[in-house]
Amino acid sequence: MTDLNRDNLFARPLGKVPKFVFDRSVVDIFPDMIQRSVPGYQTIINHTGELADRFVKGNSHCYDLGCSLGASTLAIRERIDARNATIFAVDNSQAMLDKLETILQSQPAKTETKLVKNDICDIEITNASLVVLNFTLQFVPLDRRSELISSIYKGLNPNGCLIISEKLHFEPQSLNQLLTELHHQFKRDQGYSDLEISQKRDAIDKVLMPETLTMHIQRLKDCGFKSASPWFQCYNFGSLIAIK
Ligand code: GEK
Repeated sequence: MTDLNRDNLFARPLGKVPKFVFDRSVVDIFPDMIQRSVPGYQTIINHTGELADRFVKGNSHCYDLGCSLGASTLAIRERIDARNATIFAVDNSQAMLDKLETILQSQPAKTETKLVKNDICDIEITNASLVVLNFTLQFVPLDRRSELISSIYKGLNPNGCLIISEKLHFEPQSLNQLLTELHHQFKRDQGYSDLEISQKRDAIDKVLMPETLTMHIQRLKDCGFKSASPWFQCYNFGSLIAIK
């Protein structure tokens, strides 16, 4: 790891902290940032590959929505490489997709992988056996989430799987406070200072909007999924699967 790849975006006092955006300044430090900020991130990525192995059918489509630098795409590809499936890696950050393109070129694979620059709310999902929303739904405006989950449900084939990984909100407030403090301790243990933690918190306020597990499961059921359950949680981060 060079200094250029280490997340120090919030290390200096910024005065008025600007809202967080996925621009070029984030791309090079992104892997370090997400690994040191999200407890359980690597476990969730590894299990995304495991779930792909179980759910991805030949000649079907997989969607990695909010793909960033393609961690989930690469985990899926590793497990499904002989199935003639197509992966659509979708993000609305051109900076992320430019870097992902160079990463994919350096790791050739049999599975066709198409990069799509678009808002995940504006794409059509078709013939899908797996759809992945790893830490992306949390950035979608609250009033667009049901429409997005419905369109994913519509585009999934029967028995297809949706993975949703998110930062979570908890009730009552005392429980939310405890899990938030444990998360902040995790970040301190990963080398972030109190200043970095508090400025990042300001930057993502109202940009990243977490919901409770109950809200996620209710929405999945309302949209028609026959089953939905968390399969992993560490503090206030977790991952759910939903099956059509
Ligand atoms: C991983 N899944 O490594 N449409 C398209 N892309 C979006 C939208 C949207 N409406 N909103 C946000 N993004 C990855 C990590 S990061 C999570 C995902 C994080 C994109 C945004 O540009 C960014 O690349 C990604 O979603 C969220 O497992 O940084 O906490």
